[in-house]
Amino acid sequence: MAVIDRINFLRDEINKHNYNYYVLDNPTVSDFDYDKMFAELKQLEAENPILISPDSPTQRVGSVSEKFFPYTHKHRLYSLDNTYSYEELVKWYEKITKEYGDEVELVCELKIDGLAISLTYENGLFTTGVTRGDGVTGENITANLKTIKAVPLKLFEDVNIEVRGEIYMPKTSFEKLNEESLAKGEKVFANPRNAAAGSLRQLDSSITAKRDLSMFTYTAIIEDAANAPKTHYDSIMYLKKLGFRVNPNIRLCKNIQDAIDYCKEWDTKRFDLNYATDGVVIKVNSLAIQEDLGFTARAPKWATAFKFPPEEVTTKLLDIELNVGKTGAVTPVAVLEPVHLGGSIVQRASLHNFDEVKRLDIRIGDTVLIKKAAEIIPKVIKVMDTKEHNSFPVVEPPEFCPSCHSKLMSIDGGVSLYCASKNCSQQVTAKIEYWASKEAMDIDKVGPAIIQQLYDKKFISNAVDLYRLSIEDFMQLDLVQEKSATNMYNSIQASKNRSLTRLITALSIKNVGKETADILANEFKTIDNLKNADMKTLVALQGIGEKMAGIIYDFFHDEENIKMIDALKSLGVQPPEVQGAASNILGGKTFVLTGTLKNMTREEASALIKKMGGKTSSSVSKNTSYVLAGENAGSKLDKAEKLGVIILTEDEFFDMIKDS
Ligand code: 0OX
Repeated sequence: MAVIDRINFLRDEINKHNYNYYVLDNPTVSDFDYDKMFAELKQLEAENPILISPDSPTQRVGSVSEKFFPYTHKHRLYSLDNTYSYEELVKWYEKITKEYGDEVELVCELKIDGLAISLTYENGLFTTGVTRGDGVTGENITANLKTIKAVPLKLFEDVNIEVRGEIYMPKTSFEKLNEESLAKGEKVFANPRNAAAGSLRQLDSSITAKRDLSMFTYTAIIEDAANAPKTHYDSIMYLKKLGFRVNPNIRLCKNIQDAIDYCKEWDTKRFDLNYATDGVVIKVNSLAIQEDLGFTARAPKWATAFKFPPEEVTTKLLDIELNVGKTGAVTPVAVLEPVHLGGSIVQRASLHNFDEVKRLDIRIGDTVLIKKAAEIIPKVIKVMDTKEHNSFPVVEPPEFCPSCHSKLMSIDGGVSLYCASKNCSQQVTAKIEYWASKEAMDIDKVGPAIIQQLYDKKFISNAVDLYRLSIEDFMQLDLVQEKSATNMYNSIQASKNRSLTRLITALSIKNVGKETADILANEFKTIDNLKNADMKTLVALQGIGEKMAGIIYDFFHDEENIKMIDALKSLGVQPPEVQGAASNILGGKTFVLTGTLKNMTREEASALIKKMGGKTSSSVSKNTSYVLAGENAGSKLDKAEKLGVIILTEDEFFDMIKDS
């Protein structure tokens, strides 16, 4: 047998076994035999490099790239409208049946909680794989996608096709990966989706290759219209025929009631699956009706998602830990017996303050109901009625700081407890952590664990000290080599010229978040002007009440704070002076930004609005002039619609300011 024939035979065999294992979930060969064939193929290709072809199963191994390149999608990837209510589903369906007859066939698919990608095949060969990005432009991650065995390198037919699907990590693989990371002292992923995202975003695709990722496909864009399927269901069957993995639980429904039954069925059955689903996608089956219905600015009118209600579980309260925050606020945190909730393992839940502890009458040993809704940190909803409850001691608010043991103060009408000590170590490290955080000075290479070490080893006792550190200092930390020490040092140096808004935010002045910092930065332009501001000027600022003005004034008249600001300046922490508004075209207008913008980040949009004399706010109210909505805009958009606030697309916004 000629070498080429043997190579082709081995490729076909390996491809067949890969397909059976990774697409059909039905292994047809022992690991030993598979490995033997793979090794032989690799050897033959190494001896005859001219015979290597890009669709060979050996070509799934890694390569290293410098960065991911942007890729403009040939066809936009739209978002999906979604709802938690069956009533809304019926309304959506009725709008369609009004136009297309009493019963319009639907297809129900589980909504896989992974990462949307687009794959292009030319003459049946995989050429390009791209992330969703903002739907218009994504990143070319072909090399990483090639390592995923459920992504076919060669289809069963030589077609030109674009396919969309979802990359995910099976739940069991996610747990295994986290166990291994934990054992190595590395960071763990919060849920399978993050693990899949982290694995796909590797510049070294040999790392992606080691992660167990899979894919379900759900959209086919076929160039050759003559042979194209006429329904969505048939296009899924066609994808299957081409060799793609499609979800086996897809169902053709004759009307919305069938679809609702499907949603109800899977609301409980989903927990038996080895992949995370967060809802059901319901699509009109007829592709002709789909085309006729078309799209809104962000989503198809022919599809909608029913989101499963947030999960609730019960677990045991093991302890109540006290957390000292950056402003000295002492908050209770529930330490729980670990439970699975919403795709991740939960061990902690927020209890907000001691009023909440009293309201819930939560006691150590209690069985509690916890819920994960929109927020990432789960909440304790209630204490379950158990006969043991009364035998557990009532939890009293602490009198002393758990970190420095100084007497706690009760302010804000007694709801919050504060540690007033300036030397409280938990408070100081929380302040430094916040200083370095993404929200403030964005020192991305110096995270909480490094800060704790620097503090424990007495290299730093406040945020200013970060700017006094040398590369050698970092090298004295556990497991820190020269390269990462240099990165840490450089990331601190790079923070010296962050914006004045960031610097004011980083100071952790009580109640002064990013929005207030922004008002102050735009008004005073430099930290010195702010430092010298009198009460009258502060109170006169829109958005800053008397109480807040007092807090700001006191902060900048505290001797230690003055010293700190001077020290920062002498160490080179110097934000560029804020420029005045270039035009006042948006004077008196308040904008709320939501969703992902195409042409700029939200921060850039915010800066632009301010430059034009406008203001930004984080929440929609009747005082909002406009909501600037990008892709995947969520609840803010709904609220704006309810309040009748004008919603602008990015293009409309640019039109509005183009003359200035
Ligand atoms: C999923 C999923 C996502 C078609 C038009 C907008 C969304 N996560 O499982 N998206 C879609 O469909 C597109 N289907 C799915 N099954």
